Parts: sequence; C-alpha cells; structure tokens
Amino acid sequence: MAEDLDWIRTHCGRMDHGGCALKVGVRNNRIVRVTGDPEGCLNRGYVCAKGLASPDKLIHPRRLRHPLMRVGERGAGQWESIGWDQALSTIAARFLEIRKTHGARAAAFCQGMPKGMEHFVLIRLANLFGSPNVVAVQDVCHAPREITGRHTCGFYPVADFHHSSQLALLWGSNIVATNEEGVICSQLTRALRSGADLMVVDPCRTELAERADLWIPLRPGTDQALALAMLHVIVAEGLFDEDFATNWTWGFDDLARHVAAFPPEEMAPITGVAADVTREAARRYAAARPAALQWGNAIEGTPNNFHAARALICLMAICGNLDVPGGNIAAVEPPVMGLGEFVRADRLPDKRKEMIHAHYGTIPQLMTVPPALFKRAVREEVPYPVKGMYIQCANPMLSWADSPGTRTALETLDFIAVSDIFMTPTAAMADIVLPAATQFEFNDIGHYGLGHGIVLARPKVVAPPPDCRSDMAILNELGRRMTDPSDWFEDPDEMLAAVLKPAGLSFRDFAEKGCLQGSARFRKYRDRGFRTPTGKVELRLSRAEKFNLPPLPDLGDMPRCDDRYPLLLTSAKDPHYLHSSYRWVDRLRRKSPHPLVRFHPDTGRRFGIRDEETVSIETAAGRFLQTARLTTRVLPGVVLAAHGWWFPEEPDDPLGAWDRSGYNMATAATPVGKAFGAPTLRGIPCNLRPEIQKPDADGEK
Ligand SMILES: Nc1nc2c(c(=O)[nH]1)N[C@H]1C(S)=C(S)[C@@H](COP(=O)(O)OP(=O)(O)OC[C@H]3O[C@@H](n4cnc5c(=O)[nH]c(N)nc54)[C@H](O)[C@@H]3O)O[C@H]1N2
Ligand SMILES: Nc1nc2c(c(=O)[nH]1)N[C@H]1C(S)=C(S)[C@@H](COP(=O)(O)OP(=O)(O)OC[C@H]3O[C@@H](n4cnc5c(=O)[nH]c(N)nc54)[C@H](O)[C@@H]3O)O[C@H]1N2
Ligand code: SF4
Ligand SMILES: [Mo]
Repeated sequence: MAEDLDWIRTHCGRMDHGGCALKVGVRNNRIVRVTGDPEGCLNRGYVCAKGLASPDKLIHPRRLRHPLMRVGERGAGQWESIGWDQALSTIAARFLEIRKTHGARAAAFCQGMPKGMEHFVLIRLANLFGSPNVVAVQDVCHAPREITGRHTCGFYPVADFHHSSQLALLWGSNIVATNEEGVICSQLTRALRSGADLMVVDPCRTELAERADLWIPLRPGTDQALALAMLHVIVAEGLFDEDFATNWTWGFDDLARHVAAFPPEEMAPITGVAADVTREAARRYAAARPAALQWGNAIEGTPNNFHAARALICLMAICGNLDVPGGNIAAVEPPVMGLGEFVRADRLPDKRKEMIHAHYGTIPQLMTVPPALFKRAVREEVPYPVKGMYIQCANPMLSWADSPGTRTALETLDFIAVSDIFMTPTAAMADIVLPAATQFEFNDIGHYGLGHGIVLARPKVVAPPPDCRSDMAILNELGRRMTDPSDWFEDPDEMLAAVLKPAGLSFRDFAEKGCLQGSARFRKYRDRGFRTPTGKVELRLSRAEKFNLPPLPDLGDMPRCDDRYPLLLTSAKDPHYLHSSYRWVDRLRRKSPHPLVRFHPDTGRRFGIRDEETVSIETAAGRFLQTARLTTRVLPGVVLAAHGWWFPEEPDDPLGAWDRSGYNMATAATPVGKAFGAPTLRGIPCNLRPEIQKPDADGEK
C-alpha cells in the first residue's frame, strides 16, 4: 500500500551522472517504491530502468558490509573482517610510510566516473597530502570536450536544451540510453516535440537515429574527418555566420584554407559517409539557427580526441551557435563554493609541474593522470616511482584500456585500498577493502563541477547498513589521520554546508528547493570577449606552439583495416548498467543477461557467424568473448561490442572472470594521444571468429 509509505524527494545518482528527481517511498528504513518526480527540474517525471532498480543494490545479500583485510595472495579472495579503526589506521600508516620513503607523489588517488561530492573530497585529500596524482578516466571522458573547449573558446560548450533549438545534432551521443552528464533524454524529447529537427552521427541506427531527419552513419573513430568535411562545405558555400566569424573568431582565414583540403568526396572513403550526405548534414546544421550540438563521449575514446573536439567547436563557432540560447552555451554556475577553493588547490601550487603526465607535455588544465601514463609510472618508474593507490568508485581492471596490463600494474603496487559497494575484480586485488555507503544513504550534492550550471540535492533517504560509510565520511576520517586534522570537517554534512554557504542556503533549504540553477545569460562575450588569450574563439589556437600541439584541427591517424583485421570495433554504453557496475543487480541482469556483440547480418555471413553464437572478438592487442546479435542497425563492417562485462556470479573465480568478456582485454595502452594521453577505445581494426564455448558458461545469475 503506497499510503503507508513515507515519501521523500531526492535526486538519482550513481547509476549514471544522475539528474532525475525521484520520489522515494520508504517503510521501516527500506525503499519500497521509486517513481519519477513530475516536478523534477530536468526530468519532469521521467525515470529509467536503472533508476527504478537502484534500491535493489542497497539490500543485495553480497553487498560489502564490513572492512576487509587481505590474508592470502593478491587476488586469491582470502579476507578477514576487520574494524574501521584498524582499516583506516592501516591505510593512513601505509600512505605515510610511502610518503616518507618515496615522497608524496608516490601515493596516488584514483576515482572512477565522478558520482557526487566524493570526487572533489578525494582531490582535496590528495592536495592536502601533497600528492599531485589523482588518477581518473577523464582522458577518455569529459576532459577532451571540456578542456579543448576552454582552450578554444574559454568555456565548455554544452548543448542548451532549456531553450528552443531549430536543430539538435547528436554526435556520438545516445542520450536516451545514457543521459550523458544528466542531459536528460526527456529534455531532448521535449525539444523534438516542439518542432526541433534531429540529426544523428552514429555508426548504429539507434532509436534516435531512427527518429532523426537525417542519420549520418559513420565508421567509428573517424569523427574529425566528417567534421572537417562539414567545415569544408560550410566555408566553400559561404554558409557560416559572417558577422560572428569576422568579429569573434581568431584565424578564420587559416581555418578556411586548411579545410579546403578535406572535401567530402575525399573524406568519404575514410568516414564511410557518402559525400552528398555530408553536404546535406553541413547545410542543415549551418541553416538552423540556433542548433544545439550534443557531442557525446564517443568522440573522446581515441588519441585524436583533441582534433575531434576542436573540429566540432569550430563548427559550433562559425555557424554562430556559441553562447546563444538553444545553442552550445557557457552555462552560468549557481553561487556555490568554487571547485578550486573546495579542493584546496592553493596547497599544491606545483601540481601542474609534478603530475605524472606533465612529463609527457599533455595539454594544460588536464589535472587528472591518464591511466595509461599512470601504469607506465608504476611498471617502469617513468617519470618516477609510484607505490600505493587509494581507489574509490572505480573498477580499473575493466574500465581502463589493456586489462592485462592493469592487472600487472596493480600487482606491482606495494599497497592498494579500495572503497566499493561490491567485491569487484579491482577490489579483489586490494590489501584493504572498505564497504561504502551509497546512493540514498547519505546527503550529497549532484552535478557539482559538471559544467551544466546546475546543482541538485540528493538528501538521504535511508540509513546505510551499520558498518558502511559514505566515501565523504571515509575521506574526511582519512584526512584527519593523514594530513592536518584542522583542514577537515566535523562531519560530511559540514562539507556540504560549506559548498552551499555562498548561496545562503542550508542543506535542508537546498533539499527543499531540489535544485539550484545559475542565471540564464547569453552572449557574455559581447561584454568581456571570450576568455582566451586573443579574446576570440581560437579557430587557430594562439598558444599551439607553446603547447606543442597542432594549431588547426587535423585528421590524425585514421583507423586502418587490413586482411587480418578487416572490421572496426567500437562500443556503446548499455542502458541497463553503468560501465562495469551492477551486473549483480538481478532486476537489471534479467534485462541484459549476456554481453552482446552486435554486427550486420552481412558481416555475420562473411565470417560464418550466426545469431546467438559465441564470438571471439580479436584485435592486435588481445581478444574477448561475447554473444553475437545480428542486426541491420549496425553498419556493415562495424562491430559494436559491449563494454564492462565481468561475471560476479562466477563461483570459483575471485576475480569474477574479468578476462573473459571485457572489451578492454583487446584495447592497448599505447599509443596515446599527445593532448590527453588517451588510448584507442573506438575504431579498432578487429576480426571475428566463432567460438564453441558460451561466454557466461551457465548463463544464470
Ligand atoms: N573500452 C572502453 N573503456 C571505457 C569506456 C568505453 O566506452 N569503452 N568508457 C570510459 C568511461 S566514459 C568511463 S567514465 C570509465 C568508467 O570507469 P569506472 O568508473 O571505473 O567504471 P565502473 O565500472 O562504473 O566502476 C564504478 C565502481 O564504483 C562502484 N560504486 C558505485 N557506487 C559507489 C559508491 O557510492 N561508492 C563507492 N566507493 N563505489 C561505488 C561500483 O560498484 C563500481 O565497481 O570507463 C572508461 N572505459
Ligand atoms: N546506461 C548508462 N548510462 C551511462 C553510462 C553507462 O555506462 N551506462 N556511462 C556514463 C558515462 S561515464 C558517460 S561518459 C556517458 C556516455 O554516453 P554517450 O555520450 O551517449 O556515449 P556512448 O554510449 O559511449 O556512445 C554513444 C553513441 O556513440 C556511438 N558510437 C560508437 N562509436 C562511435 C564513434 O566512433 N563515433 C561516433 N560519432 N559515434 C560512435 C554508439 O553507437 C552510441 O550510440 O554515459 C553516462 N551514462
Ligand atoms: S536516467 Fe539516470 S538519473 Fe535518470 S533515473 Fe535513470 S539512472 Fe537515474
Ligand atoms: Mo564517462
């Protein structure tokens, strides 16, 4: 009976970037029902399957409930339950010992996809401890778009779905499945209902591609080739916004000359997109004023992500879509504490010079260590040795390129502590495992630092199991033990209060409001110019020489197939999971029980593979097994595999069969891009072979 429940309003988080306002019905400290809140500022009632299933993870019988200490070999699955005091004092002692012997930078702090405030508390801990090394997946997620944006136009240009657009261009973004950065798909559907056109750039005919006015099916890993060809058309046909190009861009003529070399006809064999389709896409994008370009994560998973992001910002700029309502905007943040202040950036003034990746001359403002370069530091001591790592909200064994190399790097470290809610393949490699409290179990702030001009309240709904603690609480306690206690807080709620103080709100007031949005202001450059060295949008990067990066967006190395590896491999996120997370939540597993690799029936015929057969997907770097799903939705010649698969139900393997079906078994950690240190996750030449054995032997949970 819904009537006898206590209904609490909060926001979803930790199943993706979060964003949906939820009404959560509770009885006796148990969540009984979840519904979308019709008053939610982004979702207006929408909720997805993951959101609905999210309470199940709190009560899963195999959830981590006590701190654990390793007693056998690393990865052997032998543990002893210990108390919190012992767990925290062991971590603090080992980190202090590493700092004493090898210096603070030999201790690393690792975060997965940021889930809430814990990400910023971890950076604060690293800064106060004195280590410049926060290792994170930003090289392939977020940083290429955000930091390239800051260098090119002074801000991170996000698609504005709060105002009407004539056209939404989804570029490597499938937001009905992923809700990227909380850009809630229902916002897009509202825009489409109110008449916006839709174009989709994707090697897969997704649900949205099907609805689109134009689907541009491109070969994975070739995004900048398509963007350069579109720029070519827009310049050659004079379709750009002349006023903006003349007054507000730097290097327009250089760009114009440069893109002359990329006619659609010459790019077609690379991108697989027919020249007339490229021309039509360019004309439609240029004609729509405003157009919102929702650029997704798919453009970031290659060493060329800098070129791809640069080319797309040039498109936004010359068509007059930057910082206009319904275009790609510099979102104004609400008046909460600035990130730099919260993480105490002032305490580590030399961080930029000291970080592992500084050695490689990556792009300025990349403040997290790319995993590929971190692993080199661990294994080869380049540029210096790293000995210990604290890992939270992350599963590098599955999520970093080159899983076998990641395992070796973890084996090489002297000390590893992991905070998670479940025993993952990564947690299984730790010396100490901490049981985290999670979504619904503590007060948190969502969307802080995401650059969308919004923060969301995530008030606590139920109490965590007695021995589970939030990451914020754990880090606060570690901070007190490893750094000057006076830099820490009474409790995590005091941290949240500090963040909200400039807004003049208590957490309770904030929770009452639900969300805080910055004021909507546009064309801010008219008053103060763009925040770049030239004050303009730098189509030609004025500091390129200083950064040792190309001044104009280029092709970089395009994927090259050959007889051995004739197909191109890529992935899309599974709508029912978050990366490698939650395969153990039955309600989700039933919806997506096996790792599926999708390819065209023509490809199946060519390689002698039938639907539902087990396939070995092979690249020059390695192989993994998934179940074939033949579908005309995927372009012929493209292999769309699932990412993040392991098998928590595997009874005899403490590492959950991490090496059977994980996509990163077949990605390499070299070469990496100069700007972001990113490896190749998309557009990898590959081959397919039928395999006799089933990928998840009994297929049962
Ligand atoms: N090949 C390939 N590799 C990729 C990608 C790809 O598309 N292809 N995508 C990349 C991208 S975009 C990203 S962001 C990364 C993601 O990389 P990760 O963030 O490492 O990925 P997850 O597998 O989601 O790991 C998150 C872990 O956090 C745990 N967790 C959940 N809630 C909590 C909590 O409240 N506290 C704690 N302590 N733990 C919690 C989960 O149980 C899970 O084990 O992967 C990247 N890797
Ligand atoms: N359900 C779910 N939601 C998630 C996540 C999750 O794991 N699961 N992860 C979260 C995170 S951390 C992130 S970064 C976002 C990512 O969310 P998105 O930005 O949507 O990224 P993907 O799902 O990786 O890919 C989006 C689309 O790009 C297509 N694609 C594949 N390769 C290429 C290519 O080379 N070029 C182009 N143009 N398209 C290509 C895929 O077919 C897919 O339809 O999602 C977040 N939300
Ligand atoms: S779309 Fe994301 S924020 Fe919304 S309910 Fe689903 S998992 Fe939660
Ligand atoms: Mo991501």
